[in-house]
Amino acid sequence: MPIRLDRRTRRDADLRHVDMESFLARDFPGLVSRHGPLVARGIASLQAPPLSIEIGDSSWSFSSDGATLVVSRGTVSGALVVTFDETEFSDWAQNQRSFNAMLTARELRHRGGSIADISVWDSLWLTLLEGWPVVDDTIDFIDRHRAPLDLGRVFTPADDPADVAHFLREAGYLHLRGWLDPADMNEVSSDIDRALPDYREGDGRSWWATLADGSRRCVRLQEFLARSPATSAILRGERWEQLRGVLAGDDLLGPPPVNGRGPEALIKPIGVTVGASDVSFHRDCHFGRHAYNCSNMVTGIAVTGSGEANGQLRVIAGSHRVLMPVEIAKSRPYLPVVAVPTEPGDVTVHLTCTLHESTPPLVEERRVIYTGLSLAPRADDAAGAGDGDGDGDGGGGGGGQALAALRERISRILLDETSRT
Ligand SMILES: O=C(O)CCC(=O)C(=O)O
Ligand SMILES: [Fe+2]
Repeated sequence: MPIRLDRRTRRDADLRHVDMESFLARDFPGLVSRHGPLVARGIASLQAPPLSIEIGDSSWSFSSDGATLVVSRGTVSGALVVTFDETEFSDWAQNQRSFNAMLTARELRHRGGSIADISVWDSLWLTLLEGWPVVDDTIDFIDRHRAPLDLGRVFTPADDPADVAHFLREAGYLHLRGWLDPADMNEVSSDIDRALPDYREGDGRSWWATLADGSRRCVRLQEFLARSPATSAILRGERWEQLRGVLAGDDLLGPPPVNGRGPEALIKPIGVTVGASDVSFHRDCHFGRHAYNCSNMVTGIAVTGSGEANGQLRVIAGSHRVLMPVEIAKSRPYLPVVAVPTEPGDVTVHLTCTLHESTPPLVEERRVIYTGLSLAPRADDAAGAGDGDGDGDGGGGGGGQALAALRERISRILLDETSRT
């Protein structure tokens, strides 16, 4: 069975206020019968403590009975305890916001557990809601003919489109070469230089970082398309259209985004000390709304080359299929970590559900353009809902007002944050 990109199970139209009692009465029994054993397996494998949730004067605890997930009243000893208000719980119970998002926004109230425990429970909760397993001992990587997949494979336009589409779905990422003209990258880079004076700190469409010498540098230029004729020519070109068709495979993609924050130009200077330039392992959907939007694709156009010397993208193969918690990915990943070193004009693709990071440049600056390809809206999706801006951070688009507001707060915090959050 080919793996489908479309993992959407929830719609904005179904959002309602959910309190714990109604969640436990209406939703929990069905979720536990479908996904409880998967959660219990994850608890055992990752040695997760129980999770206690406090809301007002009430509290509940979630733990494993060895076979499935069970809930009891009150807090239990040794638990990770999270305190929610009513709205926070409602958002969390409907995959609108994750622990990760609240933690990054400095809004998560917790005690009794480690940051790793919080990350593990973020994944376990999504396992409960969506059936996405945290561990899977049977996962393998095979090609269309059931031979082992070469995880370092680079695909060109001469490759069979079915193999390209299959690799993306199987491994969660792609490395493409020969699709774009490397000579065009100089022009894209010049467009970045020409666009830079249009961006100011605090303008709401750029990210900035402090370098070792104390200077501030623009590291992310959003709304870049209007300022880059070279990027515009690439994204409107026949080759890009061909690539969209190949990547789509049997899934239906939406039209390219015409507005929103993407495409974004990312500049990766050497020696960033403060600010979000190089990002440690994350999923672009890990702040929430996975079940409303995923999986979309994020394409990175290598303007400069990338590698160990000037920083590169690293992905965790299969992490769109196995919900490895972010903190575990950083410390003891249990799936293959694959570096994707690029030449100018190469394209990388990752799914919004695939764990990825960028390593900091050591000797040379790196530049890359990120733009997204989204699934076609579902028939009854509200107009503007979904993750339509298609930028590298899997941004909010329409829909998910709670998450959109939170993203704004997070981006302000990231401005002051020590690099590699
Ligand atoms: O720097 C990169 O290549 C990745 C950036 C990224 O993952 C993001 O902005 O979400
Ligand atoms: Fe990302």
